[in-house]
Amino acid sequence: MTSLAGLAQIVDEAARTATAIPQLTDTLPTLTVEDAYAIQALSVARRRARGERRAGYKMGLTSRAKMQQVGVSEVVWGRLTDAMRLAEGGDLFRSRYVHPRVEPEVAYILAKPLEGEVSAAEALAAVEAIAPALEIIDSRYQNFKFALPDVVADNSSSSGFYVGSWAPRTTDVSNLGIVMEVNGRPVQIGSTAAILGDPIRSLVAAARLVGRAGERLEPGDIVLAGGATAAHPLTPGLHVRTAFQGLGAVSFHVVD
Ligand code: 0L1
Ligand code: MG
Repeated sequence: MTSLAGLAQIVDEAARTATAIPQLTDTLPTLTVEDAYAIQALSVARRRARGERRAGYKMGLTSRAKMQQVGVSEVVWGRLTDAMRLAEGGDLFRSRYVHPRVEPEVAYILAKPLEGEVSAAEALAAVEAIAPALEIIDSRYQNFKFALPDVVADNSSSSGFYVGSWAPRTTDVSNLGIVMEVNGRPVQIGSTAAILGDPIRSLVAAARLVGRAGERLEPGDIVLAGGATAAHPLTPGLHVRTAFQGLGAVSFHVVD
């Protein structure tokens, strides 16, 4: 059987070269979710070896809309690096991705470490600030189709993120209206409440799940709480602007 390091190389190279690959589980149907998180860690270690720096974590599949869109019904997580952070209001180069999609999220930045089983109040006490965010997801698998171990190994489709203006951690983001517009036309309408009922629950889950992997959320880490709506496919020529009620807007252009 191909080693976990060999599989990490496959998913990392697919992301680096924007090349679609078959699902790992096509040839390895017994691959476990535990194996998949080990592959993810090894593939992100390859990025770090190329000079990328830790930026935090992303939570994925934290809303019903997202679970239904991809046919997987478990919360997943992935690792963020500084190279994934994109300049708000700038260009997204379509050619750097296999089949990118965008989804509205809430971002937390931490002032204190957070690990293991924590309450929502303890999680919020560790937060420095909260911001509207957009995540660019890009499954490296052909046709954006995968089973749970595939998507976890592929760093839970992490590929980019935009963060808007930071607001105080006391800002109530439990139920904010969201409108995602593409070229001025609304394509997704939702609420931050779709993220596990309240995005802070996603931060609680991040502390627990990341802790299980022997890591902890560190001061300065950004945590993306997960998509509040289904994700929208991106093609050159699109201008995406997403407004978060009372929290501001985040936008970017898609170019070749
Ligand atoms: O951020 C997400 O919710 C994505 C998790 C992986 C599934 C997908 O690529 O849509
Ligand atoms: Mg997401």
